[in-house]
Amino acid sequence: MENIVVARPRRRVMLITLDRPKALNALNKALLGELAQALREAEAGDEVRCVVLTGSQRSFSAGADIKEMPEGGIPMFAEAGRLRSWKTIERFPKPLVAAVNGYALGGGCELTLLCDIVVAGENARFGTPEIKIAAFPGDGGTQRLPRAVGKARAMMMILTGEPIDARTALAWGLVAELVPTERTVERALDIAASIAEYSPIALQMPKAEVLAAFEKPLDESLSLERKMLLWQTEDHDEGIAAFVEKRKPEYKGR
Ligand code: CO8
Repeated sequence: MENIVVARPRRRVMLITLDRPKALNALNKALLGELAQALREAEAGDEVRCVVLTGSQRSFSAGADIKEMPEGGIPMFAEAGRLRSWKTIERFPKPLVAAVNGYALGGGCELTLLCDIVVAGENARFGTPEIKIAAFPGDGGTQRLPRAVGKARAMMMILTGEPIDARTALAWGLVAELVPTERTVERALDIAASIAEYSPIALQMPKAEVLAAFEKPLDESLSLERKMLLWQTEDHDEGIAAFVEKRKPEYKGR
């Protein structure tokens, strides 16, 4: 992997660091492909129960690689391999925590919208500047941003292209927690490590249900929630037994 670094700093936690510093972690096709590949590896088996995604202190990601654009113009964004990579990130079933410092622009901002929990450093800047190059947030941003911050704020961001600072992103609900810039990754890893102690199957159910709230009509997502109530798991039995016996549960993901 040339554009990302994969590490396992905590039990059952994978840390993926975007690593194209010269391009402020712009998401070229190669980087997106490597990110998707790392997530496929994290998805398989029970070795990894939570993933943290980060960039550098200066830039989480400055978005799609503008220098790749002249090759194919806007249709390049619909290239099958690129869309497959985004789909893999979108459908990653395990919890995904973002540790965002510096720029999260364009596709970088859209990437944070696919993360389940976003921890941001005080220097973080979120924005959709695509309009400045006569494009638009076409990697899910036109749909996910208004669902995340509401129509008025999304329109402000998308039509002006002006970024918002970390405090505003916290107030608007793009970010769950704001921390000093040098603490962002550690805090995200702490959150991931505590999540990774829980039952992997129990984590995937509410993740799917919460996402359904943004993707499906209410009656459909409520029936999905009810269907999941019928899903008896060994982990749930273990959780109850451990509570009664006053011990730490040992979850198997079954
Ligand atoms: N792609 C490629 N290279 C980039 C990108 C990028 N998105 N952003 C920065 N870089 C490069 C710069 O070109 C520069 O390289 P070099 O040193 O070789 O000149 C290096 O990173 C450092 O950048 P700057 O010198 O510009 O650093 P500054 O601190 O002065 O500025 C900014 C940082 C504000 C982030 C500035 O670089 C910038 O505005 N970047 C572009 C951000 C942007 O527009 N992102 C959105 C891209 S489009 C997108 O994400 C979604 C497209 C989906 C479209 C769907 C169809 C319509």
